[in-house]
Parts: sequence; structure tokens; C-alpha cells
Amino acid sequence: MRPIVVGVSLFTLSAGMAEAAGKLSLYCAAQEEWCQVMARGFEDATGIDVDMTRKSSGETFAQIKAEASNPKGDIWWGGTGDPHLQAAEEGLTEPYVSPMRAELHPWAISQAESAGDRTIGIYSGALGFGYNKDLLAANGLPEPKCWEDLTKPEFKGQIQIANPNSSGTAYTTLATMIQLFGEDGGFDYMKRLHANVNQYTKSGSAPIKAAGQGETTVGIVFMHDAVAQAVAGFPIVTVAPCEGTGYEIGSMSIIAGARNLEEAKQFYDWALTAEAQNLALEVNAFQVPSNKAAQTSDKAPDLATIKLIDYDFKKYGSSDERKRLLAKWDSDVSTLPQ
Ligand code: S7P
Repeated sequence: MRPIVVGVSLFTLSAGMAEAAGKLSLYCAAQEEWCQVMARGFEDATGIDVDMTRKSSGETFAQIKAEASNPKGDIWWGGTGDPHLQAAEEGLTEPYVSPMRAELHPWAISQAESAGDRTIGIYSGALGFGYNKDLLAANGLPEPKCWEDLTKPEFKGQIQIANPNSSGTAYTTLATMIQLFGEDGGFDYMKRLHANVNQYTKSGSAPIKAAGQGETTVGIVFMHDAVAQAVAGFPIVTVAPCEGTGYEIGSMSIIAGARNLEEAKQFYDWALTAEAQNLALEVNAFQVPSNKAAQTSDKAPDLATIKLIDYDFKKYGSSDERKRLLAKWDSDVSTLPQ
């Protein structure tokens, strides 16, 4: 018997409940280890079988859209908020008001309110970059402190970032540059950065893993992903860029037409508990949790000390804007010679 308190309700896993328990198809867009621990944690808590698929945020959005007439997923947990907001606007996700909502920080609730309750915030984290200090020294490069430093000629071939079509991290970068420097200035920045990029990866956190392995000097990622590499023992320094930076509200949504709707709601409520959010600490996930009672690791970047922009989630999570910016990046940036 394992009692778990969830908001006003009490879930108790007993032999009888395990027999009656169903199944859940979880689409996960956070880091693989965290996805695994969430899937197993929910199975332990409820006896419900979880089939988990991990993909990047933009890829998960594309899959849910492609499957809209015959949905295969029940719940989408994790990944940047912008594509969750786009899915909400396009009716690809289901409205739901969880009894757990009162336990959340206001930023998590406002994500839900701006999307007609079709999504909700589960964590947040600031964008930045990280570099391999050994490679930096070996290449005789100056310490980069600002976004602008990454466009200097000496960083040619030294930088990795994901492709914003597949990756929420890279889309957050594109939207951040536009909010920092205006649309023309932001695209001009992305073009100058492109000249220094050695590879566009599919996954958002891949660039800093490559930096940890010594395959690239700099990776543009969420700062918590850079910290995770440093904590794992790699020679990575995490940077909060001097001009200021954007941030994400990692989100969760129930997929419209979910075959296992009741199980999806159970997962949703459970994932908002402090107990479930504390599982992040077991896998070195250093995002800031949305439940006010959940613990934030002392290694997590302190958002209060980082110069954050007032990221316009409504605008950059809107379907037309996200489609327009990605098409413009494809035509104006990705095709340029390097
Ligand atoms: O690694 C964790 C994390 O940075 O990954 C999510 C991200 O959107 C998924 O990767 P992509 O950039 O490839 O989409 C973030 O939400 C999360 O903080």
C-alpha cells in the first residue's frame, strides 16, 4: 500500500487498483532521464502502464498535429511552452483545470489562462550558453560573456545550436534575439551567428553534450542543461549573456481525442504534485519547478540574478508567428553559406 496525496484527492495504490489500472501514452519532450523517471514514477504511484516516447518540442508538436485525426498520444509532458501554446490555439490539446492548480506559481497558471486551460506550466529555465573551458584555452579564445561575443570571427566553427524547427530551445533563441534586438536586428544576429555554427542539431541540449565531449567549444542551450554537464564532471562553464536573455515555461498538455483521457488527467494531477516534481532532483534536472512546495536544486541557475527579458509567450507561441518565423529562418538564415 502506498498512499499519495494529490491536492484534494487521495490516490492509494493497492492490489485491486493495480488490476483495474489502465495505460497511458506519454509524449515527453524534456531530457530522456527525466522522462524515464516520470514514466516509472507514475507507474509506481498508480499501477497504470506508461508507454513513453521522447522527442524534441518542435518534433512532438509536429507528431501530434500529424496524428490529429487518429491520436496515438494521451499526454504531452515537457518541452518549451511555445509549441504547447501553438497546439492549444490549433485545438490539438484538451482544456483541463486540475485541482492541483492552487499549488502552483503564478507564471505556471498564467500559461494555462492564456491558452484557455489547454496547457499549464511545469517548470521554467533561462536560455544562455555554455563553453568547454579546456577547448577555449587550447584554441586561445577569449571568454565569451555576451550573445554578441559568439558572432566574432574567432568563434568561426566553434558554436553549436539546434535547429529551431525541431527544437524548442533553438526556437526560444530565435524569439529571444528578436525580442532583444528587434526583428531585423534579431535576424541579422542569427545570420552572423550562422557563420560561426559548425552544426545544427535536432535536440536542444545536444550542443552542450557535444561541448562536454570536446566536439565543439560553445553550445547555445538552456542554462540548466549546461549546469547538468558541469555537475556530471565535464569542463563546462555556464554563461548568462550580458545583454539579457529569454526563458521558457516548460509545459504539459492533454492531447485532444486522447484514448486514455482519465489516465491522462491522473498523470496531469500527479505531475503537478511536489512529490512528482521532486523526481527532477534524482536525475540532475535543474529547471525551476512550478509547484511552490517542490524543491529547487541549489545548483539550479538562480533566475532572480539573471537579466531576463519580458518574454512575450502569447506572441511567440501563436501559430501564425511561430510558422512565419520558422519559415523566415529557413529561407533567410539556414541557406546562407558558412
Ligand atoms: O533538456 C531539457 C530541456 O532543455 O529540453 C527541453 C527542450 O525543449 C527539449 O529539447 P528541444 O530543445 O530539443 O526541444 C526544455 O523544455 C527543457 O528544459
